[in-house]
Amino acid sequence: MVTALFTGCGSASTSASSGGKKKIVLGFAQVGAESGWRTAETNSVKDIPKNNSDIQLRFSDGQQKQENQIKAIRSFIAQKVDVIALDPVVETGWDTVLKEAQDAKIPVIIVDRSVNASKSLYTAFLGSDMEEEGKKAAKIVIDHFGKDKPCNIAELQGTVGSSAMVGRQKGFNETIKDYTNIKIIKSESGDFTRAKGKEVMEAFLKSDGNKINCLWSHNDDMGVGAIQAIEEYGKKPGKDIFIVSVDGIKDMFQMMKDGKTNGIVECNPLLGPQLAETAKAIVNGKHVEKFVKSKESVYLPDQAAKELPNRKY
Ligand code: GZL
Repeated sequence: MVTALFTGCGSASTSASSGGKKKIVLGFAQVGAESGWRTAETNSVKDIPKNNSDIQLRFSDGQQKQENQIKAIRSFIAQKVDVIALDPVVETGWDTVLKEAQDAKIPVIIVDRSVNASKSLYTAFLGSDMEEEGKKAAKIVIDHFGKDKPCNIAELQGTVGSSAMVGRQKGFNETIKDYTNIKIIKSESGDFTRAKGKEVMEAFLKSDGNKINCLWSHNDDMGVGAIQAIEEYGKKPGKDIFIVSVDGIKDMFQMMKDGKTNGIVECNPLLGPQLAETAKAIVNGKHVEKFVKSKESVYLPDQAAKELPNRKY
């Protein structure tokens, strides 16, 4: 677990004050650094003190381990921070530590991924509707294959037990259930990383390369890794194998511009500004919505060239 102090004014101060006014001390327990999306989210959060002189950030990288995130939250409680933000690596196992924060009268904001815990244990959730993202991805596949064309899908799942993986898989599977021509024939976790996505896709191709004609990847990083595997296997990604993924990172827009993928469902990582506003509202006793949903789009090949220069991550 790596914890750092970000004040934005370059001074590592323990007493959080500037110009006499007490700063809001925000502790952020991050999942890890597994993907381009995650890096973009981390950068957006670390920019908070630069754009909000009244906030001091304490940031912890959980290295994709729940026990590290729980330790970070307990450390934030011991430091008596004003607000705790958690991006939970998995959905379950948070009740005890969230109760400890509540007993310490420290409000908690859940960011990006969601938790399976009583809603009374956190003040707000800022993030995406992962099921909706899965439905959007399935619609791209259905629009291409219709009700008749055989579609044999290889699915690269995200981190097992994460709300991103659970929600996207649920939304996708519910949407394709009435299409008898559309089947998931291989499904395994690539843990949201490029390297693992490539490795799992290589195994899929080895066993069923002659059958797979569609790849559904729960995030772009695994999809980029899979595209490399498909090319090394001797097939044309985006043509021999129809591809759809979630996030909207720059590298995947480049792939789409090059004709190597067929659909990107955006998942917004730039949550820093919303998190700062929500933390300030809570500390100042203002009402905040329980679920602040991120704004997200879907991109198809004819939009890639125009959208690529706009991508910030
Ligand atoms: C989704 C986020 C996921 C991204 C992945 O909101 O939690 O985790 O889709 C990231 O790229 O690793």
